[in-house]
Amino acid sequence: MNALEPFSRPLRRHWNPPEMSRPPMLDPSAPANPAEPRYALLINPFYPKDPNASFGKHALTPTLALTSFAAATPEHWRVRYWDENLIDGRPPFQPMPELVGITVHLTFARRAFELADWYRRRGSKVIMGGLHVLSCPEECAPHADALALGDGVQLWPRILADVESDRLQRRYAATYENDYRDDPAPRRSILPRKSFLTTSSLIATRGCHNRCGFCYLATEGLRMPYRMRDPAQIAAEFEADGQPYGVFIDNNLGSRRDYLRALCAALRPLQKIWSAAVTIDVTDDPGLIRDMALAGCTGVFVGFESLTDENLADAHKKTPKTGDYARRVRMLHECGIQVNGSFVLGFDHDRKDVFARTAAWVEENRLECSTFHILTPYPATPLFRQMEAQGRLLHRDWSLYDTAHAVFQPKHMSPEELEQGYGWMYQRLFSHRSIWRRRPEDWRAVAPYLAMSYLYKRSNRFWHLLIKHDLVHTVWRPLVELTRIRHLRFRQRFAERSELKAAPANVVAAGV
Ligand code: B12
Ligand code: SF4
Repeated sequence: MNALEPFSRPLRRHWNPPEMSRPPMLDPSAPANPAEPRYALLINPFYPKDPNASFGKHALTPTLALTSFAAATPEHWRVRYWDENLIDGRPPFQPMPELVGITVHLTFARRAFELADWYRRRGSKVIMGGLHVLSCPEECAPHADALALGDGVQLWPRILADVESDRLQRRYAATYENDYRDDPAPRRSILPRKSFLTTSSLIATRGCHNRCGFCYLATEGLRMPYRMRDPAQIAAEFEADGQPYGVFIDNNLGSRRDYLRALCAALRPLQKIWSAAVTIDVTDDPGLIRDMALAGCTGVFVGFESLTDENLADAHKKTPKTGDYARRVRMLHECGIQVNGSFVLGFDHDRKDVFARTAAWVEENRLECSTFHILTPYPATPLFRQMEAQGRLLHRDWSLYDTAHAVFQPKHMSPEELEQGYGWMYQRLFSHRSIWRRRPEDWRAVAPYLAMSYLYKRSNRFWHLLIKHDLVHTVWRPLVELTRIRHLRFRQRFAERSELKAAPANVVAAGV
């Protein structure tokens, strides 16, 4: 592959309907309707979708930010969930909620502030929480009646009680150091089930054994020790939600191997399928990935971040050498686990050949899916402080801190070249040629892989339609069910093979 191919011709323009790039208008003349006491509206604000990537990922599974603390709401409060990314128009205001809870990330902070100002002008009280509130509280404070810094599950009931007694404070703070097993299960009953491929977003652990300098876990003031819930609790939640497929949204489900092994033992009897984010060192223990496969794991999201060891050392990521990544990917594939590789572009040792080199590696190692991110210094992280000290930040327009834009001066290329290379990566990996090259070696898995790849990666018009008309779940459910059935067959063969391997030689020879 020509190392400079990404720069040889302009990128194709992507189809991007207004609903995926702009939030709905908030009518400035809308009246302040009568407020319903003890009614809380919880909002996940709109963010613009990157048309380079699949629109599908936004309807895959819901964030747990709102459902997690909604579970701690006392019974005499009514709670409604509103996700602006499901493109159902303006958030509800008839009746006016007494309280509006908004989760804030840096990329959609501006929209969160717009919503907050709009509701407050009409008499609702607004509470803001989430990552951006923790990293930039001063910026959020003027738009909220109260800020929730840290764990919402502990804070939400306190906030509601203070609203009831008219003693709302400006700030509430909680750490993440409580016993995670005491948390209630997320309140999934408030989710619009038809709008997501699966409502089973699961979380079993918090934190990560790493603290990479670019990760939000390294945010100043955020203490998040690795905390785990009981495997039986997780299995019961998964069972209760009635979905065939679950997505673990844990930062790193593989941080504690003994825990992951116990979780797999609890999940195996469910006969369901799931995927999770893990670091590649999970393959240090071949028995563990075998257990994952037998418990229903069909895919892992792996933060490889970079194929250059120096970049990983700069980021303080404890990880095996990149030269060993290919072997480890093969180990996962042999267990029937698909690999979605996540790569960060624009590190200080990345030169212009990084795009073509990474794409070639992804194809050579047949990664079924890949996700690319432009290196982004999140406020209050070590990377942000470093870029700031070096005078390399280009601006502080947080809406562009979405990992699809270059917001800093890279070392060995221009910001425009970094963005061009990023766009090229998606164009390349979503091409017919690349999809075909990465097909699984097992012929039985090729047809489903192609179907999923085309539906996921090359169908943004279709996704838009499904999201708009609340058809995501209805259309995907049969495909997901088919995948589950295929997986159960695979699992049967895999279990027999593994048991055969584990058996003493004389038993194998006897054909038992
Ligand atoms: C699910 C998820 C998604 C989903 C849904 C996102 C959505 N907003 O709807 C999808 C796949 C679509 C997605 C997309 C992206 N995501 Co995302 N995503 C996540 C993930 C894996 C889980 C979020 C979650 O449910 N967390 C669990 C909840 C319980 O934790 P929490 O949000 O912190 O909420 C707690 C408290 O903060 C507080 N709280 C939160 N809100 C509120 C509100 C109130 C009122 C109160 C009282 C309390 C409160 O209470 C909660 C319980 O303690 C996180 C990583 C992670 N594990 O957290 C990344 C993460 C949030 N995503 C991230 C990014 C960068 C993106 C993308 C920009 C990446 C990309 N290029 O595609 C896109 C675009 C989205 C965007 N612009 O924000 C970053 C954000 C970094 C930052 N500093 O803002 C994270 C942290 C991943 C990472 N390691 O970098 N994402
Ligand atoms: S390994 Fe992943 S989740 Fe853990 S600190 Fe690094 S980037 Fe964050």
